Amino acid sequence: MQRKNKTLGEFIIENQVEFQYSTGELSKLINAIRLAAKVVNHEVNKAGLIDILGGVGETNVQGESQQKLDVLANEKFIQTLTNREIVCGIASEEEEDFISINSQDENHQNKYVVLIDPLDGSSNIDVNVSVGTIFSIYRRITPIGTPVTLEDFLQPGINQVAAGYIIYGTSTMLVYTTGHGVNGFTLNPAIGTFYLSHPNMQFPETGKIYSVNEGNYTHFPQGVKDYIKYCQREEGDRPYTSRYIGSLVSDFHRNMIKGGIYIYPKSSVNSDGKLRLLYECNPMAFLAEQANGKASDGFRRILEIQPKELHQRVPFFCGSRKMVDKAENFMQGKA
Ligand code: AHM
Ligand code: MG
Repeated sequence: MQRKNKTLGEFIIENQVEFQYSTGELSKLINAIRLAAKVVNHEVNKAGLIDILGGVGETNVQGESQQKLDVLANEKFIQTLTNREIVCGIASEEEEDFISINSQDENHQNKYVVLIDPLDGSSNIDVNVSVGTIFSIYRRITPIGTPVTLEDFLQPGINQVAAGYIIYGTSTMLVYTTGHGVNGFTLNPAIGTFYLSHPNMQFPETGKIYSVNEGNYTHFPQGVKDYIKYCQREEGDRPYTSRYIGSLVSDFHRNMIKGGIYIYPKSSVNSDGKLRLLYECNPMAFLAEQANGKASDGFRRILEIQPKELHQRVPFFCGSRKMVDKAENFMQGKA
C-alpha cells in the first residue's frame, strides 16, 4: 500500500534502495528528467501569454516545420542532461544526429544514453491542446569511457532500462517505468513538486475507445479499414467511441486509463506510417507492456524490431491487449 502524498523524489530514492547493486546513476538521470520536465512545463504553460508561438522558419530532420516551443523544449532537455553530466549520449527527434557527451574524457563513466521527443504533438500548441515529452533510456553497448556510437542508440526496445512521458495537460503529469510497472505523478504547480497520484497504472484488458486519424481512411490498408468498420458496427459492446487528439501522449494516456486502442498505420502515402520507432513507439510500447497493454506494428511486437536508423518510422497499434489482438487479426486477414 502506497503512502499518500509521496513525492517523485521520495519514490525515486525508495526504488533505488530496492535494487541492491544500483549505483544511483539511473535515479540521478530520472531526477534530471524531472527537473527538465518542470522547466518545459513552465514554458508550455506561458505559451499563450507571450509571443513565442509560431514556426521559427526552420524545418526539422523529418522535413516538418518546427515551432518555437519544440526548439526550446529540445534545448532545455539537452542542456539539463548535459550539464548534469549524467548520460554519455543523447538522440532527439529534433536533431539529425546523436550527441556524444564528454566523448574525449576517458574518465567519463556514464553508461546511459537517452532518446527524446522533446515536444510531441506540437501542432496542438497554438490551439491550447495537450502536448507531451517522451523519453527512453538504454544502457550503452560500447565500452564505457569511449565515445558513444550509433549502435548504442539502435537497440531494440526490449533493451530499454526506463521510459516515460510528461503530459502537459489540464494537470502536468510524469508517467514512467523502469520495468517494474508504471507509475504516474502529478505536478503541484504551486510548489513545483510531483506527487504519486497514479500508482501501478494498468490498461484495462479491453476498452471502448479507438483513436485513429480517420481523415486518412482512404489511404489505409484494408485491415485497418475493416477494423474501423468493426469498431463502428452495432454489435455486442460496439459501436466504440472515436477519440483522437492528434497528440500521441494524450491519446495514449486517456486510453491507458479508460481502455482503448491507438492506431497510426502505414498508408498509401506513408509507407511506414508517421511515428518514429526510437522516440515515440518504443517508449510507449515499453510503458504499454508494463501496464498490461500491448504494442505492435500490426504483425510484430514493437519492442523486438531491430532499428536500422535513428529516425526510422513504423506503423503503430497500441493499447488494451484484446483490442490490439483484434486489430492484428484484421491486419493479418484472420478476422
Ligand atoms: P510530431 O512528433 O511531429 O508532433 O508528430 C507526432 C504526432 C503524434 O503525437 C500524433 O499522434 C500524430 O503525430 C498525429 O498525426 P496526424 O496529424 O497525422 O494524425
Ligand atoms: Mg513526435
